[in-house]
Amino acid sequence: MASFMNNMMSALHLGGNPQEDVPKPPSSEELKELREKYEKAGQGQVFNYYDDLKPEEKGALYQQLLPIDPEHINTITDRALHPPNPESEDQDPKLEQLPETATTSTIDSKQGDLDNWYKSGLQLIAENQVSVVLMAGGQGTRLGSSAPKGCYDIGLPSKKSLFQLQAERILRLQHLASKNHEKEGVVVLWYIMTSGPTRKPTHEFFEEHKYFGLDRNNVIIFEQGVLPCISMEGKILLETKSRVAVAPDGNGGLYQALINSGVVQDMEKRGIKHIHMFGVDNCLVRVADPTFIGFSAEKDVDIATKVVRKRNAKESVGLIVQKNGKPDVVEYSEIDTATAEAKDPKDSGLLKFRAANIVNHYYSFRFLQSIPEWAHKLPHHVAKKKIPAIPLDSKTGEQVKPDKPNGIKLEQFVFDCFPFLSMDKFACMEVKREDEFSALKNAPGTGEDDPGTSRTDIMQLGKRFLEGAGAMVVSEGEDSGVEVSPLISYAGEGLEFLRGREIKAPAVIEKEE
Ligand code: UD2
Repeated sequence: MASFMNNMMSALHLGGNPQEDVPKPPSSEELKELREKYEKAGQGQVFNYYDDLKPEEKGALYQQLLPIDPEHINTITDRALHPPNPESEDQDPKLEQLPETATTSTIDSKQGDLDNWYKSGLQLIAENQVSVVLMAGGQGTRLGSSAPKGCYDIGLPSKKSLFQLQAERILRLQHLASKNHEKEGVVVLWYIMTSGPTRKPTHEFFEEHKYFGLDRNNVIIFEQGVLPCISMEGKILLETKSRVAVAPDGNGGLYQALINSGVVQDMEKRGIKHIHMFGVDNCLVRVADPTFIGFSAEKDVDIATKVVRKRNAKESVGLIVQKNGKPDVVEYSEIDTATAEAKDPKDSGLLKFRAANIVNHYYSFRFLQSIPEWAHKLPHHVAKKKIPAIPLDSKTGEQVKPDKPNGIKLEQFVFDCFPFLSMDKFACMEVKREDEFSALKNAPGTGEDDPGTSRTDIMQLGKRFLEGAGAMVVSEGEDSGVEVSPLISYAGEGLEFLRGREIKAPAVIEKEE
């Protein structure tokens, strides 16, 4: 794995590395050819300041422009700005709830089913058939932190970051699988997708924390792609005279990145059959959850997704629906009010569409192998943003930091491949929000989906674990929670040693004593 890691890291020095040799300017032939390609696509403005540049700046701009296909950018921009008119395709695409056959709920499943799924999932882990893919390319803009979200300290007594909590859940699972199946050397490979802005700080954070006790050869950091930022008129924007403004291509960029970075190839080499993919900003995430893996493997689906009950019509979550007979997700940024507020015909107290997406998906390996067949069909979504750039009509070539959206970022959504599946290859598992989902989205003090709610949700979960093990938690004041280290309990198991004990909250339980 080390060599794979080194190849990967060297292959992934896309962000420009100071010790890399300085890019040489192109020959006049090379420049002429590239310029013609961009001018033919109506994107010649990217060369507006070329003649002012120093040789190494010419080289840098040439290296950045070479892999971009301006015609392709025009196509995806046009499709994103003018999506096919639903009338031309079909009248109001029929949105329905998922059929009963495609869903299960851990809330009302029989305990026997849950236990069987857990056992078979743990068996698959013990056989080294399971790996996890973490999406960690998002930038914590709403959170107000410039560091990658996984580094964030939500204020737990232990001061553990999100990355550390996730790493320790993997360590605990490897231990449980080894113990239950008397097998040494169980490994759950951890592939971490980063983006340009998060790759280096993420890699440094793991190095600094010695991979939180994981074998560094089993933690593979790879990078998603970028796309140019586009003006409202569809022109590629320059961030400076010698650099195109770019942004990560959205969490849907995961698929192309899994192929381009060699991750799918590596999974095949290692015999991986089941993949758990999750978002970084859910502090309660059950990494490689055996119950979810066992359920998905038993149903032999290509994709399964965990959902929680939507809090209210306005919650910023995607909704898992059936659209024209296929599984699909309606993102919160694109849903109309009527659909968001529609009531369940069978129970007007419930929202009709309440299966909230929590960026927590299972994939069969065979589905990831099929990425090259459909990745090009993944749509792009438009996000209107304030993009520091040189205005297209600029006389000076100076960058302007706009105070209102001046352009668009194109991004792909990870769940946009769901409609490529027939319903029998898709499944949905409802889980308890209080046990498995607490999003870290907003700045401290917001009161919802912020570091404080994350901390409280983890401490309350730990308190329930202890009470489930027969301990008594007495709280001093309002802080009534207990932090239980993932190293001694993954989901509340292994705490028998606390039976009959009285624990004063707030407390941290990190050793069996
Ligand atoms: C996401 C979901 C939304 C709901 C919500 C719950 C998508 C497209 N939307 O919305 O349906 O489930 O979360 O919290 O998934 N990421 C990358 N690269 C990128 C952009 C994002 O890796 O270019 C990762 C990011 O690090 C995080 C996840 O994707 O792990 C979701 O990121 P987000 O904050 O962009 O998603 P959000 O809250 O808009």
